[in-house]
Amino acid sequence: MATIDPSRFRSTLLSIVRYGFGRTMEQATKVDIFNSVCFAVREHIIDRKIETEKRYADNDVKRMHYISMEFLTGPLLANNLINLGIYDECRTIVNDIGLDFDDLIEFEPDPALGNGGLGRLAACFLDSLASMGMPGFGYGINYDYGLFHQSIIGGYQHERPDFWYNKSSPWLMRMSGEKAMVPVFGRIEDSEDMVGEYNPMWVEWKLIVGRPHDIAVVGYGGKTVNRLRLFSAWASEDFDIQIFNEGDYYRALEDKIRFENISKILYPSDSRDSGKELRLVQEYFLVACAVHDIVSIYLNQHDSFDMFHEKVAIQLNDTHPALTVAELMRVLIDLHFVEWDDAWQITTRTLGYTNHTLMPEALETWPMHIFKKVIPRHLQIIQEIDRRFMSMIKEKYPDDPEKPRRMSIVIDNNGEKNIRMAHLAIVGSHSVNGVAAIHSELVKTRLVPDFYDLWPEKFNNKTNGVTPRRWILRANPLLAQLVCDTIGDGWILDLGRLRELEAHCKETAFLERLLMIKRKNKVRLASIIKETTYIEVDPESIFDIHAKRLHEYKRQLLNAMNIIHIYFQIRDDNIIPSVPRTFIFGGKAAPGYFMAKLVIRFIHGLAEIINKDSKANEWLKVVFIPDYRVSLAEKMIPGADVSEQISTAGMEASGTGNMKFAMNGAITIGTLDGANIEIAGEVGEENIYIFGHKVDEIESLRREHDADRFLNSSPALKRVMDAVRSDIFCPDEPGIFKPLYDSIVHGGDYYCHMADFQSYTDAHSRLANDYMDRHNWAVKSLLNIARTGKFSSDRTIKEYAEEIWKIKSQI
Ligand code: AZC
Repeated sequence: MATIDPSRFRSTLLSIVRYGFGRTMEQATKVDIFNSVCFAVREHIIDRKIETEKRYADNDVKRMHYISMEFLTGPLLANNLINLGIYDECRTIVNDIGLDFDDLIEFEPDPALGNGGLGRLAACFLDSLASMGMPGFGYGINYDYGLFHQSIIGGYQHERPDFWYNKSSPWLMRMSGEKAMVPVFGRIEDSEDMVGEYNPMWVEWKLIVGRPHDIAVVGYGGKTVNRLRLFSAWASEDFDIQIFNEGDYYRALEDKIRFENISKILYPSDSRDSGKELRLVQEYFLVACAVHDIVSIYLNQHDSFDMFHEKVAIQLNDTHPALTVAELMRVLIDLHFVEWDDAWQITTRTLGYTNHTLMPEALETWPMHIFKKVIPRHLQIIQEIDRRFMSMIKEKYPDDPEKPRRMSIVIDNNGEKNIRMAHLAIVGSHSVNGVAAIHSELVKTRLVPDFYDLWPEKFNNKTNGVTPRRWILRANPLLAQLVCDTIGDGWILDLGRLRELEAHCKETAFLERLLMIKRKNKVRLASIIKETTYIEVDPESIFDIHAKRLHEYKRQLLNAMNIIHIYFQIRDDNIIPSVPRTFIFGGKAAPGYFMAKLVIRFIHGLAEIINKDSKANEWLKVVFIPDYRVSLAEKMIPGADVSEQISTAGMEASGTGNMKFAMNGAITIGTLDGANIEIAGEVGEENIYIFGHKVDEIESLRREHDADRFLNSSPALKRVMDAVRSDIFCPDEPGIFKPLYDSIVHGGDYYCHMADFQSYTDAHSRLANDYMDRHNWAVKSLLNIARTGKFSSDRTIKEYAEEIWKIKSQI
């Protein structure tokens, strides 16, 4: 671990404020101070970064490159200090100067370069790679605008732009001189045989320049510092010089701006943006910049491509970077004159593809005409890949004439041709993995069974994980301290060791301390709730938290239905609950997702009525905390007694929030979906509340759906649904919640709210009863902490490293 020399740190800090920002300490703004502290910390990081790079180069190590459209890092200062081992020292020094360290930490904006699970997973992976000393790097886009800020006005979500770094962040290091030149647009000049050989026929393309910016990724212990390289798009300098010369200054500038817009915004949807040309250009831009960089690094040390797959692994984070298949082929064939068959070997041996969702609407397909316009050469390569693949399929399955249609990369949909990105990724990779055991099974059996039949050896599972450095050490310092006091600090790099805590599950004093920590975290959360929503909540009540993107399959609406059920029990049935409950929500809805936004409005409708009802509000409160993001998650998760993981079975690929809550001692109420199944397997069925229908039952449920039967057989459900339809929760805007009612009662209830209602409310009552036995609850909580070591992303990364990437720790 590093140490810092206080006087040197202090003088560096003062001189950055003065010579970097031109101010004295008295004049300096908070931004100046924050940036200066980060710059002073950077000194400690950069030496290690340079040393790490040298170590990798000297040993000519195999490197893994993780290409992802999203990296949801969250604030970096605190984590960097923790991983460097200088958090406490730095805190003292900064406070001694008369600054407020904790305030500075809170001041840091969230780099919100991701939507949710997929982007946050990528960030956890980078932390694990560096912490385990592995040569693994991230490639992404340096979006000017990250995920929108959410505010709530009159119960409705409003979006505001997130200009997160305001053109400069102390963590972003512009790496001048390492730019990538990316050809785009243009056309293919007709020629007899254009594929398989050097192809000079892509003409009239334009160039986008990719400028790299590095964010250092500090591993725990500070020995390894890797990098996340983010590219910004620029128009090349001689951009349309001809148009300028022709005197059309405005048109030339317009085009320049159009190009520079490529890295402007993160698309704010967590599922689908296909069809939008700019999104395809973004995906291509990222892939082309990354491949350029990866190939240059390789060629620095090698003069042929013979060793490529032994020195380079590339992981595709979902299909967004699937164009890597075509781009690597193009670079090998067109720029380095490698033969098609050799290039294909190299490509498929290098690439691995991770699938993160089964939802049909999230599976990217692109109209071929957009490809033709944006990347005509890549289209040509993809068509050739497909042609060869199809002839192999026809030869292998002569008796199944439907196979080619089911498996082709290019598909003809009523005259319009589309490119299926998942098929491209599978054909072009040697490994295809899902992100939890059940999900990986469903990928094989339901999503792409033909591919599994063809290449069973390609398919594997890598259950997700989360980094304990951020999600315990940073987010829950009190718990981390208790654990260190009890079993030492070995768990930080070996989370399985939390099992040693089990030995203390009968010690009252230990359990008391655990309960006290939870209480303190709840008090902290209560004050955030007060500040952000003006709602007063009672830390003695159960804090039941549902925090994640708003999506129908995640069923925030089912949660709301249970709240209404409890409310009516108190108000109309005079049933006094066993314990007061606070239902807390957080999450953003995609701006164009009407139903998800309506659910947000609905939750606010419940809050408005219930929190004001004096008969109920002693027992029941509803809160929606706006602008859910990594830094807020760090405060919500440790304050949870109960974690809501209630997706319709078969729809949540894995989930990672579920892991964070459990390792912070919350008890899960959840369906047998995604990683919940594995969490249940680890913690034991008495320490989790499982309810609802299973994956295999969902299809027949949907087929045989009969709303009236549900309503007639359950007065409780009927009462709740009548309330959804009525204006009880929207007295000033009558009728607004009707679409919620209609989707459930008349729309086939695709997400099975009605079918799971009874078992969900039952599970909630069991849970509330159990909560009253404080001792027993503390045991459950402890066992959740002790038994969730499997869900460290270190374990996940170790599996990827050994089974897919073949990379090794260098420490
Ligand atoms: C998410 C999955 O929905 C979630 O279940 C999983 O835990 C996470 O990836 C990480 O694997 N998917 C996404 O965020 N987005 C897409 C396009 O799948």
